[in-house]
Amino acid sequence: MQLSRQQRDCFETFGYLLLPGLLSEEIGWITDEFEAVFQNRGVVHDGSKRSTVVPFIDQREKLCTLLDHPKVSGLIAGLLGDDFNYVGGDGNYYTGDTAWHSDGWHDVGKFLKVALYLDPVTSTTGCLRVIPGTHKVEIKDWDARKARNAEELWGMAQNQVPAVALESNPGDVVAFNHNLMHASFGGSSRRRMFTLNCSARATNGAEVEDLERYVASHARFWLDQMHSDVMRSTASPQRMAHLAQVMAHESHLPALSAKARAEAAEPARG
Ligand SMILES: O=C(O)CCC(=O)C(=O)O
Repeated sequence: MQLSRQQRDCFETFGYLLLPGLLSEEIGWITDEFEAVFQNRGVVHDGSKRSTVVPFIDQREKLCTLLDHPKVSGLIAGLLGDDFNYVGGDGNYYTGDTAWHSDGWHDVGKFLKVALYLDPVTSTTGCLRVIPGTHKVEIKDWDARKARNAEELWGMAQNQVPAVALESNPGDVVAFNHNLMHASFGGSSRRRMFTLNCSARATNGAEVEDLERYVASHARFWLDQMHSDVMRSTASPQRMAHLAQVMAHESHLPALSAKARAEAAEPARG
């Protein structure tokens, strides 16, 4: 797939894109594979808290092929360039609300999340809500980025903050800039969703440092490498082009993860 110039401009301006039905033909096997990951790992989701697997598509050879899929790689390449990096992602059974946040902050570098919700979700049943424009480095100090403190700042509940609700059905795909403020409200205790995280290829020292910081943040998941062995051993040269720069900049991760293992009772859930 190829994004239009308007879609790319829309992403740059507002920080997100919703692609209805992009993977509706594939959603059957994708959902079966999603369930298989949790089953194989013996995860029993009791609904009391979020269950997470990181990295996610890496757990199954077939799910890894999503990275090779022309619709997925075309979407990502359209937003980040053909030489984008794949930097992991999570698979989740969510429970309840997700408060306003962004997925870190990048003054340099460009990070993208591609998300698939595997159940129909609406504004009041756990779809992603976003505050358009909050990804922009030029307006980093805009108070909208403090939406988590909505009650104190504006006397409103977090779910009343002005935002766009990206209602979706299985097969729809949501893509957003990691800097973008996002949240979800009213979801069930078994809301299924998984993501692929990608970044634009780092082309200078500051961007490489940013990539290495992002890699380091994965110590909280107790990872020694960013991709699974399956992801790497089954990679075609085309896929490998999306893994190589990350592989060259992850040597600091094992020591950080060893420290995290010594300090925390379990890996982070998000
Ligand atoms: O669906 C949700 O609850 C929020 C998703 C989210 O915050 C994320 O993927 O970063």
